[in-house]
Amino acid sequence: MSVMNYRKGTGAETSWIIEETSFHEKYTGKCESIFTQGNGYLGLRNSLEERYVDTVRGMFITGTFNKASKEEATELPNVSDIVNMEIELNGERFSMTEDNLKEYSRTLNLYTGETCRNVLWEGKNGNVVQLSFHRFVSYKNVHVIGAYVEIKPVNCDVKATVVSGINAQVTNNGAQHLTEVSKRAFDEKYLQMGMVTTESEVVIAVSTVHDVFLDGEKTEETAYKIVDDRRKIHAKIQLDIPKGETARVEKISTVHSSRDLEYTGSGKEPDKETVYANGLENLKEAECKGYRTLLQESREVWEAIWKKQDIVIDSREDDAQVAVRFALYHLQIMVRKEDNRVGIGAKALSGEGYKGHSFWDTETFIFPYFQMAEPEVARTLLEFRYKGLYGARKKAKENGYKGAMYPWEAAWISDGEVTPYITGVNVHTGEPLICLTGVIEQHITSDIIFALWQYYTATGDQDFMDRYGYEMIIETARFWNSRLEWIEENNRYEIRDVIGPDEYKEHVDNNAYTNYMAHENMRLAAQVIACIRDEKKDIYGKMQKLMQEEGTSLEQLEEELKDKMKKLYLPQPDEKTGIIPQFDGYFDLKEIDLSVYKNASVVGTVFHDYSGEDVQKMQAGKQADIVELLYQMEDITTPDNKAKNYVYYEARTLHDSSLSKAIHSITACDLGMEKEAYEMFMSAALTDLGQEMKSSDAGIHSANMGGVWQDVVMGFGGVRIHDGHLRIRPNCPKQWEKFTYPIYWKGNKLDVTVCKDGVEVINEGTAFMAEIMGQMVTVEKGKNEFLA
Ligand code: IFM
Repeated sequence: MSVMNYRKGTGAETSWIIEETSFHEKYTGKCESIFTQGNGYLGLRNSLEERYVDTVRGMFITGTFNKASKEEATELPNVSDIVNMEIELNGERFSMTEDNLKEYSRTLNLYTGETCRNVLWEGKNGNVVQLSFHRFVSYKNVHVIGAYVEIKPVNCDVKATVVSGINAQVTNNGAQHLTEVSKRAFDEKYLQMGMVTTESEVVIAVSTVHDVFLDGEKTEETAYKIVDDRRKIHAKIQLDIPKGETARVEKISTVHSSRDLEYTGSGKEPDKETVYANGLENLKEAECKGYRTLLQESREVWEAIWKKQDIVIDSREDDAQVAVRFALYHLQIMVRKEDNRVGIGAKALSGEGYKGHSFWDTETFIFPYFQMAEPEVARTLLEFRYKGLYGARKKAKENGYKGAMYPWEAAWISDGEVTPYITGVNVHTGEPLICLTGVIEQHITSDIIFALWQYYTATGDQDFMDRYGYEMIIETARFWNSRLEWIEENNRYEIRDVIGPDEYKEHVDNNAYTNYMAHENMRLAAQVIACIRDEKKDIYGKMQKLMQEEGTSLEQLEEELKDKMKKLYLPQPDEKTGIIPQFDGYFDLKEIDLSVYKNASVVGTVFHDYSGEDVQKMQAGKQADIVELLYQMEDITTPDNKAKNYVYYEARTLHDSSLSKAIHSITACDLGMEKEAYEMFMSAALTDLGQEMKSSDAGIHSANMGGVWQDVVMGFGGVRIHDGHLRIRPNCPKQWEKFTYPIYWKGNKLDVTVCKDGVEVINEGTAFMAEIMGQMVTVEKGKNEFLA
């Protein structure tokens, strides 16, 4: 059954509109997630105004983490339901069923960020009514949400009741994070709930106001009553709407918190009265402007974003264009661009999944987009990790290591590790279900440093390095320096007992990805210590002081790093096959035919037939692991071996994580496996957007949004940072005539167009050297053409 339509837009709207074409109550979660609106500060799931059984209404403010109880992990609270509107039409509750809808269409306009639902509804009493719902979250004033419903009776007069307001009875899967502190109706129309998170004491103010318009004219004549309940405040609006006329209820809301960026200047969090007052003041100003003006203001910001960020694909036969814009849309609403106290959640701000925590998803999958397309945002993301050094040092200490060991899951900057250790219970045995990733999935520390170095290479941002970068590299290398184990019988250092990217394998020794990335982290540290000793004496002094406080010195660290790097075991390709073992003993694991699980439409089907322990003993991987390594560090083996490893591991990868297919597709591009690369790309691009109606309920897959961008730019676009320079080796898919993507290289804005017979680079900056299609060339200011 096809429910999602990507071709609704025509003319200027072509490839900008995503449509849900029919309503099915059991699929409400899909569009709630994928039509999420926001601006990086605020994320609002696109729940329908009237309630349905499976709805998970959610609104999240970045950085407002809280623990519902001592035993639970910190998570991003679901702030309240602001989209609710219960409507009664001539005494009958408006609710859609598959039978009472004569027309249905729900759209997200990626260009403007507005959603729209148009419904022609026939009640049990034969009344036919047209309803049109619109909503946006402002990108201009990030606290503002605008919404309206228009009600137009078609074959009768209608007495309508609209009950709408703020409902703070929402929870995170039952966990209540907010205490109701105040509830007010000001001037009999401005409604406000003041709340505070139970443990972190973040103050939150949610405010809303309704205005009514009859046939376009604002009216104050409407019967209007305020109704309040526990954790709830609503307006009940009664309307008499003659047949053929239109009544419109406009709902403008604002959301504020004491952790808002605006308050950071004063150095302390504001008191609750200030937050409430600002929420109300902002609301009144927004109400004066009204929906249309507010939308226009927000739209102008979106227009500027698209002008800079759009990737234009000239594609003959498929929906690649809209899918790529969908990824860009979500990339744009997942991060508060100016706030270095907040990261990006694995579900961004689109759902409760993964509790709003940041994983390696940020640096390895999402970061490359910002680094190339909006470098200043990439810097903010790295500063977030710099601020996270406090928690990373805490984690290292707690685990008996030195330096900084980044948390597998991060939340508020000072928290350190927040991965829940117990994730549930085996209801049959009563045994707790343990999650080990927070303890032994350790590669994130070097993933962050890998991203940092790529950023430095691509931007040359020396100020970042001086303030933050050198310290991060040295502190993380100190962690690895203390983490390596000397194994006497093997006469080498090893990294034992880890989880690599492939999370189906726990407690493995010498996961190749982990070892190579740790080695790179240490290599960079040795390099930068030498560099700052010679060129940055003040930074050297600062770091030296830090080392001395811990009873060591930079000289000693440098010596140890050099020695340990030489002796760290880096798994090598098997002499006969060229395959690098994913970890010790990988080749001894059982091989089974995975095709049935690989082709299943939902993930995790291997567990229908095998237990976790069985899978641990099989050559069956959850996601890209060696393939991820060879994408990031292609020089560790020959191109021939890279191809062999890709084929070998692709056959053994289930792609049960959304972090997998885009990376395989990029590697397939590199290897000239056009068909496979493209199929894998489309499959990744449709992870959330596609016709699979249940896989996005808990939120969108934010890493995959970055993966899709990487697939276009790094895969088909052939972009890499290699040996300190920009490389472009394009692979235009046969389905596309040409495509254009914007990137930055060392401050130069480039527009790269790839077509069948070459590449055009428009350089808005100054001339620089790059490797394009195998040749070192000068990319001059202006237009450059390179023919294949
Ligand atoms: O970080 C990922 C991990 O690689 C696979 N499981 C889900 C995590 C969050 O997306």
